[in-house]
Amino acid sequence: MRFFHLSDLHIGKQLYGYSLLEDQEWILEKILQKVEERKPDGVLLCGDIYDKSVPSGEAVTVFDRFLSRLTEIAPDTAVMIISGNHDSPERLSFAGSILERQNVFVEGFPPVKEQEYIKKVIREDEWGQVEFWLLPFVKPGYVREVFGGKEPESYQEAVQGLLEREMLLEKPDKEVRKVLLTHQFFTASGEKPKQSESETIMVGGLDQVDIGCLKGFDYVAMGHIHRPQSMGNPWIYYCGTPLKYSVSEWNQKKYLTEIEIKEPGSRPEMVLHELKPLREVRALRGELEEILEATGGVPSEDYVSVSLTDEQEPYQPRERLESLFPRLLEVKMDNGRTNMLAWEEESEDVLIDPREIFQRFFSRMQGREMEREEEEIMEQVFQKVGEEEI
Ligand SMILES: [Mn+2]
Repeated sequence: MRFFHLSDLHIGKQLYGYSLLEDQEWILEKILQKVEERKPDGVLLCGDIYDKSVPSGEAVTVFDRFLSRLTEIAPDTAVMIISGNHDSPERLSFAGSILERQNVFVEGFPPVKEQEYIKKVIREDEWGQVEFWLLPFVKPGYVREVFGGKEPESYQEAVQGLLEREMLLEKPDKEVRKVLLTHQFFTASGEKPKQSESETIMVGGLDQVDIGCLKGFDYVAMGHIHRPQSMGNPWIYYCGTPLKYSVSEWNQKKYLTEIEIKEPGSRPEMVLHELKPLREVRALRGELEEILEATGGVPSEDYVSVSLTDEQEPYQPRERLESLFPRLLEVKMDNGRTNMLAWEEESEDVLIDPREIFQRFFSRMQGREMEREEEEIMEQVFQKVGEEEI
């Protein structure tokens, strides 16, 4: 059984106000080419298909075209899709039962009622059955009714509860191989995954789920974290985004992950196909003249973040840089004197802890530091907001 593992497409995402749709179409085209070449048995999309729960018309068109082409190129390939925290479960599930006839399986919701179970797609090969478990993003509040009206106290309890409920039901059959599709913030005995600046951070770590509950799976295909990495075991894996979605990812490589599972009990094999973007995300650092000269006067289409080290602040650096870098993301001054952000375009990325930003705002407005009680109120608000947004 061979399949592609993808997640966090974030179709419709903008980078510092620049639309990435062209870049996303390009990378999806590269993925389609690989599908054509490798003819996998499955393509797994592990959440955050779109960047927003109400995606733009253009974003929907891009994904629609991708799916249509995919089913044309590889009609026998099972396409499996779960929703992530950025997706709207209802919208993503639209026409789901019709899509199943085309071998496209979409699951927007985890089980929400007592008699509901995790959706499974079963495929066979020479070694028998492989079960793919489709578990979309779970919040404790979603699954209250599954546990008799009692809301699980944590993400950990919710995810573990859902999995255990079914693992216990089944007769453990070592011959049936199992793959889980999931979109959560997993930790491995307290160790957190390495994040980038493009994930929405949840304050307080309430969303953490330990990988201990993932026993019994031959491979866990995870979405949510944007840097490719395994958690605890090589077969518990975040494949990462297909594109760089923040400047902090400038030196990462992005991959299309191909997994092969052979006979029951064997280790899955992984092949990484590097994904080359239409335009790179780059971080440049140096003096203005140096940076301009290095281009040789040839404009670059890349997305560029520039840190200027000139001790004397140069005249109109943004204008001069923009003539060679039309997709300039930001210009920062980083010299001995300032050592702080000088110019910056509106950024969606969280550079410092949002609590810290609010505390600064508070003390500027009130002329004093926050008191303990006020900090607690702020913390409660951030946790509430974090739950809604992540
Ligand atoms: Mn994501």
